[in-house]
Amino acid sequence: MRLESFDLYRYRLPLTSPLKLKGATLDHREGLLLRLASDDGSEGWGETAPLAGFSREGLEEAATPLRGLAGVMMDLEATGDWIDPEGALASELDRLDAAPSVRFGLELALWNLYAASTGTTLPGLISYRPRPTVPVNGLLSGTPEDILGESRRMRNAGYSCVKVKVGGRAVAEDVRLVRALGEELGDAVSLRLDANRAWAFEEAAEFVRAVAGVRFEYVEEPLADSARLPELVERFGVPVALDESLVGLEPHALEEHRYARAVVLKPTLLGGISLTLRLASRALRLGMTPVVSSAYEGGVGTAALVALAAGIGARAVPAGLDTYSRLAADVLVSPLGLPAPNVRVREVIDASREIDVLRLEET
Ligand code: OSB
Ligand code: MG
Repeated sequence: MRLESFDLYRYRLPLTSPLKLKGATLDHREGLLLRLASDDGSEGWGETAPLAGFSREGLEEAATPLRGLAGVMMDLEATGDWIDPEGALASELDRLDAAPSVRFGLELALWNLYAASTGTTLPGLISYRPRPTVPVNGLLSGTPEDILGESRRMRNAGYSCVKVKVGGRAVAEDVRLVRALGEELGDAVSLRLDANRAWAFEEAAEFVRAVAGVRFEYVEEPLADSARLPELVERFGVPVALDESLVGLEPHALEEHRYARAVVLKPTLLGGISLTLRLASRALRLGMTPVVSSAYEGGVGTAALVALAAGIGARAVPAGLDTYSRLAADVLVSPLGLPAPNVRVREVIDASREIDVLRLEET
């Protein structure tokens, strides 16, 4: 199989409600879709959707290198190297230092094309035995009352895990909320917290002391000064997860973060499939839990995250896929089956292959 042509499209999808992010409020989600086609009639789609406040690259800055990289790959013969996380193509992409969302879009299109052409699917390329379903962590948002109501609905709907943002309220209010959530959720639903680096050391310490006895899986990025994370863990025994700290981190450098219980892996923000797989295997070797997570991608990108979550590690870990629920429309003919406490991998992958090109704009 030989790479024969590519098309680059742009999408703009409405959100269910305005999305407040660090330094930006979005009312639409925009991104790029790359379609690669080969001489055997196969195609593979990839998605590049930098996220304001989290990605350094903007959409326009992403389009140029994505087109350039797709262009230089034309006429190349497909080899297993395309889908080798430690292979020559991965090393070349490391060397070129492409923006994370660009690398994700390009790799995803290549992996999807390779899968189509060899008669397999993305989960099958990631693992010999991908799990058939993936549990999802439900995202709680809104006022404390909204959050408690939503947590009850999610528990009743069968979610095994929910996640809530902390650090945006006074510490005492976060403490009250997290205590109430602990009561509401009981033992059946695990709780993840995410502070997005909001706290000074003393605030984090105050929070951790005050929620003693409440069971939570971890708190993501509690500190504005991430260099003090080891000290926070050592002094209070609080389980922490890394998220922002992973951007730009070489997989081998995870060794220096053994204090972390889990790593939140967002391929759009980290830089693609091969890097995510390398970080995941390193994390597993160090005894950390890899948690595949989304960043408001559309159906093409989100399906890839489902494939990664289905294939990484020996046990199912709830994946952070609920951002998809914030999209009021998708680029797919049939949207993915989300929100849901569990997604069926086969259905998601099948749905992600049928793109409605009429909803896209050629770019
Ligand atoms: O901080 O975890 C974050 C999405 C986009 C940007 C940053 C974050 C997120 C999420 C993903 O919260 C969803 C999840 O982790 O469940
Ligand atoms: Mg986070």
